[in-house]
Amino acid sequence: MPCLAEPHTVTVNPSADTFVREAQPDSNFGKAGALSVAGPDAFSYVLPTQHVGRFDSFIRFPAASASAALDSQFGSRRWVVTSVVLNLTEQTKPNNPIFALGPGTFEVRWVQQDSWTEGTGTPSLPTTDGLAWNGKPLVLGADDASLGTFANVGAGPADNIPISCTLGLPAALVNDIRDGAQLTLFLTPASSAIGFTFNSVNVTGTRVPPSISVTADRVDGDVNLDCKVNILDLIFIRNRINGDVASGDNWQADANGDGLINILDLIYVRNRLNAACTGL
Ligand SMILES: [Ca+2]
Ligand SMILES: [Ca+2]
Ligand SMILES: [Ca+2]
Repeated sequence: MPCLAEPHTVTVNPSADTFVREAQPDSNFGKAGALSVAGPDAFSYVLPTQHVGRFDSFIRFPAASASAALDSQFGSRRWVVTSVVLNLTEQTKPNNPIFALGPGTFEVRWVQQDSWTEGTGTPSLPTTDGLAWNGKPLVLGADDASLGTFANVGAGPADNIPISCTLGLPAALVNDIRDGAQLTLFLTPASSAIGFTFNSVNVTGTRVPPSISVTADRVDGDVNLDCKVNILDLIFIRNRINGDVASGDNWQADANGDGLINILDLIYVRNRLNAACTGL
């Protein structure tokens, strides 16, 4: 009977986050308790006849804590990312007039450049010691990848509304998690009137900071790590028969974990053919 693992989910909070604002293009707000995405037609919540201008937000996650936990659960690198969910908490009563409220859509992008500074500014005391609107061209790049478009609620009376975004899984995102790298997400308006203000990592008390929930799985015998056990796994082993398990990705071919790559690994996989990760 094949030994199937159960999917395992780990949750990671940001190491840094900040919004940037077109109307204050050199100002940083990295220690604000809120992040925001606002389109050009968004209105202030406190001053509902006033436009606030465009806002974007950047969030950086230390994926090392996720990869370490998954290594511990499944064995070093023997796991496959099957889901990444970005969890946000919408504020529908933001008390600073620079923040907007209104329903709409926003895009989440994976950003290759992780070297940006959170800064120490706030809405009442902006600074110039971190990322600002005018610094965006230094962070965004042609290799960035869309992870999907999502909707906020943008209306009361309920406050602290959970917004869950199930992100696309391009290789760039999966590799950041697998490698335990820094992971930067960029949130930008996809509709002109969206006013989406949500908790940052700098919230205090019982308020909920942003997080990503990474779910991974593995199935015994899946040596090429695609969540399925099939002929491709047998070919993967055949191509490395008698190879040094310490060389490159050869370790993956040692399906039975005895330190050798041989016929026993082929038999091990053959006995588990057609197994797949949960949900596939
Ligand atoms: Ca922050
Ligand atoms: Ca496989
Ligand atoms: Ca072996």
